[in-house]
Amino acid sequence: MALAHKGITPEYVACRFGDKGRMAFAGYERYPLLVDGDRSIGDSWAIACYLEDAYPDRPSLFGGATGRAAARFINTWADRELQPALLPMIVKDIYDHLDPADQPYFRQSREQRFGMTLEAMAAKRDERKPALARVLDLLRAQLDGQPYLSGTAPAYVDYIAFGAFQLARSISPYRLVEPGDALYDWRKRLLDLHGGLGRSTNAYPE
Ligand SMILES: N[C@@H](CCC(=O)N[C@@H](CS)C(=O)NCC(=O)O)C(=O)O
Repeated sequence: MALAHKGITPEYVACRFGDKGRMAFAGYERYPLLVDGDRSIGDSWAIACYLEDAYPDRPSLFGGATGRAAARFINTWADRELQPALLPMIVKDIYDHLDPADQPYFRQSREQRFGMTLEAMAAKRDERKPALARVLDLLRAQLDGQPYLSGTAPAYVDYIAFGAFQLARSISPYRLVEPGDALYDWRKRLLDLHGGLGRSTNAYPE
């Protein structure tokens, strides 16, 4: 979404967990990785900052230095609150959609990280709903009186949150938002953006 915002159409290289050796040249072991000419940049936030600085004449992702600082706070919040509230609820669904060759690594690493089996995490989904609801409520409050988290027009803060929704939507039948919810309408707006880019991936029904 950040690349599309900047008017850049990348060549996508789909990689499995087991393909991480292909990123060794970049000295980075997580997805996503952006390669632009002889530059390689790992980590979504670093990628967003790179795009903003390398392509200053294209539409801005942050709306200036103050906006960048505020977006950084939201990015940290998403990493520390939104993702941890959401991921345990859908981690078994991620596993179910992986290439079988990646499943043993994913199971081992995620069960170690969360301290329980994937099945136990799936069984606790309903228990975790209130914590996720509190987090989603913060996003909902931000949409009071404005169509986008970034205000009147979409920008990087929207893409931070949209990424979490998009992950969930692409691998889990679990519905995070229902029609009638401001977050549902916001997600629809994000799915319509950039020529419907968000709809170009496989996903469960909205
Ligand atoms: N803060 C980073 C997080 C990157 C990240 O953790 N990516 C995961 C995606 S599942 C990954 O590549 N994990 C590799 C692994 O677990 O081996 C970002 O937003 O880019």
